[in-house]
Amino acid sequence: MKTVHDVTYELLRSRGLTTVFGNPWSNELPFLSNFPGDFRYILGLQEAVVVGMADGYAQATGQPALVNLHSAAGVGNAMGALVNASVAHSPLVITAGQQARAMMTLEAQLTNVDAPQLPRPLVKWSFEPPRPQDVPAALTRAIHLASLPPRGPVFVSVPFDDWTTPADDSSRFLAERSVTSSAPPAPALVTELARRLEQARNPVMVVGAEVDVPGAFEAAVQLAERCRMPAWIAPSPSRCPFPTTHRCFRGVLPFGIRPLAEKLAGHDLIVVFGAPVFRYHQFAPGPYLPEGAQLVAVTSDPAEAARAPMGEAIVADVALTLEALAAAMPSNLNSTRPLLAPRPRPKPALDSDVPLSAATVFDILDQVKPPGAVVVNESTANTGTFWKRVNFDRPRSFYFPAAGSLGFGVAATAGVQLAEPSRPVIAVIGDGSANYAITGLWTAARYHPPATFLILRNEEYGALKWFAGVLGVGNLPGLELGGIDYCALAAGYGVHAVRASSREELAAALKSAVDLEAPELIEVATKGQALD
Ligand SMILES: Cc1ncc(C[n+]2csc(CCOP(=O)(O)OP(=O)(O)O)c2C)c(N)n1
Ligand SMILES: [Mg+2]
Repeated sequence: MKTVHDVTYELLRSRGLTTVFGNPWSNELPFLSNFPGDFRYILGLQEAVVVGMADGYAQATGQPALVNLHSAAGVGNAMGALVNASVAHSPLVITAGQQARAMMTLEAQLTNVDAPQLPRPLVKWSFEPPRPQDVPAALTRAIHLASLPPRGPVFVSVPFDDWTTPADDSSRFLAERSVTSSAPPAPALVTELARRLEQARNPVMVVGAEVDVPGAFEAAVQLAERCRMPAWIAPSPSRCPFPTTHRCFRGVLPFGIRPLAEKLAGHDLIVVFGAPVFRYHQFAPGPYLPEGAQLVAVTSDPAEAARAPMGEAIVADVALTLEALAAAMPSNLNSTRPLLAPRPRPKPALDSDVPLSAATVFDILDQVKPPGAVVVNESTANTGTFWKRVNFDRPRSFYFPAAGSLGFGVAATAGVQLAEPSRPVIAVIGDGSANYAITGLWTAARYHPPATFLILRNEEYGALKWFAGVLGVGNLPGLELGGIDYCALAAGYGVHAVRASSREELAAALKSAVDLEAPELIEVATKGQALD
């Protein structure tokens, strides 16, 4: 007779969910017992690291990732990382161990009281099965729901005595199930949007994270080329959905309402693909659209479509829509619109005084990183400088915490590198940010993803100083760091570390770290202010 444990591992195997990111205690041990040899367990030493790693892994593979947390305490610790995963539409299947059913009512130690309520509203679906025999069906549903658009994290709480319960015979159907979603846009919508793109005087394209997958990425380029229209990345980007080296690329849109509309002034048609409209941050009220502009957004997320404060929206598969639109554009359109000139490049940062400026660090990174390298960025004061100086030309090359919740950097880097063993992964992390998930270095040392962790040590929460200027507030406590030795921390967790001060030292350290078949941390002292 098969148990719930047997059937669950069979169905996880059939879905390719053989990597478990976790941190256990007694409630979780019965799930982990007799852990099969073809599964791997990636231990994170704190749950923010566990979920951050799984988030990076899921985004980089494009597949659901399995997480196992400890009851309420583990879910609580993971919550900040879960905010990122939720905004990133990361398909995380999060499980948490629950007390034995017989002791939940009396609220024994480690009972997760109202477990499904705890991770809401950050998950698409949250559930505790009413019977032990329902666990495999609940997990199957969770896996399918996480993967269906709009993708996102789901949560299942499992009482620990469920695992040894005999499974229902009917659960044998679960592993064979497939649930697919393909929502192409209605042909009439494509024809109409293609006509509007053709007739527009000056159209512009805005792309978001959903476009940063093979297929959609290339189709977006094709559409921009066919229409000879500039392409911007939607504000607060967590991914790089357009090649920054392409002549149509213009940059990242500002994250205030008024500045964004001002940036798009002069365009009569704004087409947005795979982004919310828009993920603003700075409160800078003003008109949502420039004078005379119309906006059409295409997204797979009905909630994103519904909550946009302006424009039209089409809910459909973004890649299929981009492909259909590119194919529908007349080939003679090129002759009627001027060829775009590539965006101007910033002057190389030539300063060599120490500490280096962020601009110099990013120039060196851009020169040294090999083709196909992936960058995980969590250097918050310098994002504008970063986007001007660091370039990407292929999908799944850039990750940033999608909700801005710090702790993503160290953790997601380990997850991305585990998912992409053949691509060099380089993390660019602020000295403040590094501390939110510093124990991720231990996981990197333990499982050996050969990632490079570049810590920008400016000894401050630089972004907060910058934002204080934006808000016009001063005399603030709590913005100065300092006295933290990142090389010593790395050594403590078992990661080899070096300190680089000059341009030459940094370039050499980056080159050798990227070549190394093991994780390495580089600490570089940087100026508090970016050069440009
Ligand atoms: C979980 C969480 N807590 C606090 C913040 C607020 N926050 C935003 S940027 C920032 C500063 C990060 O400093 P650092 O990593 O040193 O980068 P720098 O700004 O100096 O480049 C902080 C604390 C946050 N984004 N997420
Ligand atoms: Mg800092």
